[in-house]
Amino acid sequence: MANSLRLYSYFRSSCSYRVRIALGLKGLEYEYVPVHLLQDGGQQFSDSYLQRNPVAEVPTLEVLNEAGDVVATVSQSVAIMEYLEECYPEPALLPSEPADRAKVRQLVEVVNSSIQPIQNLKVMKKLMAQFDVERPVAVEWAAYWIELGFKGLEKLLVQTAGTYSFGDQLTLADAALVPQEYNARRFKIDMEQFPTIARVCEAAKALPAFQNAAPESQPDTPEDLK
Ligand SMILES: N[C@@H](CCC(=O)N[C@@H](CS)C(=O)NCC(=O)O)C(=O)O
Repeated sequence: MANSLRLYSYFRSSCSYRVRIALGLKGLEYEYVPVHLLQDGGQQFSDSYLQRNPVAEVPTLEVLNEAGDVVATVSQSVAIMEYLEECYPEPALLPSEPADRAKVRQLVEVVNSSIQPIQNLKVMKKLMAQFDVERPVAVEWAAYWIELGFKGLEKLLVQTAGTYSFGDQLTLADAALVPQEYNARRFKIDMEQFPTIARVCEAAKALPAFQNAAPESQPDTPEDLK
């Protein structure tokens, strides 16, 4: 029997959504452990979770051996996806040529480093609590950064996209893009400005791996959002 996988996730977390997509594309089964980012003051701050991920963020992946012992713990969604790519190389989610791999990683990092961190829950909470910002203004803040990032990403995708973000091959770039587009729609961004992003996401979201990973289909999705 091979190692098994356990994912600590929150249904609406875009970073968890990325990893769920990568797991699905690779056909990997995993145990889903919900970490509610709002309940109990945020379950990411519980002692047991902090032992797994001292940064207090989801996702975290645990790898268990046949005896059920945890043999590896990885957090940071991109590190997790790269780990999966190395351990389970088929189907490949990175192209074979170094320059193409770098381009896919560039697309991933636009989302991972330039957009998502500035609209993360803790950033929004800090804005509201310390700087006396009302929720609608914090939402405007999040939307501003997503929109700005998408302006550049749209131009990049015009150069790289085929059916998906990088030609016609599904890659980690799609696993990063679709969850960010979900957030963009949540923050009411007009996606007509970004026709390539919208088209690529529509194509990807038609696939079972993306549908199974979607926030509305998770074990911890509240009934009224299913
Ligand atoms: N760079 C990290 C970011 C992880 C992250 O920001 N996770 C969010 C949910 S998408 C989170 O757990 N936030 C907890 C908080 O803001 O308190 C990754 O890619 O995994």
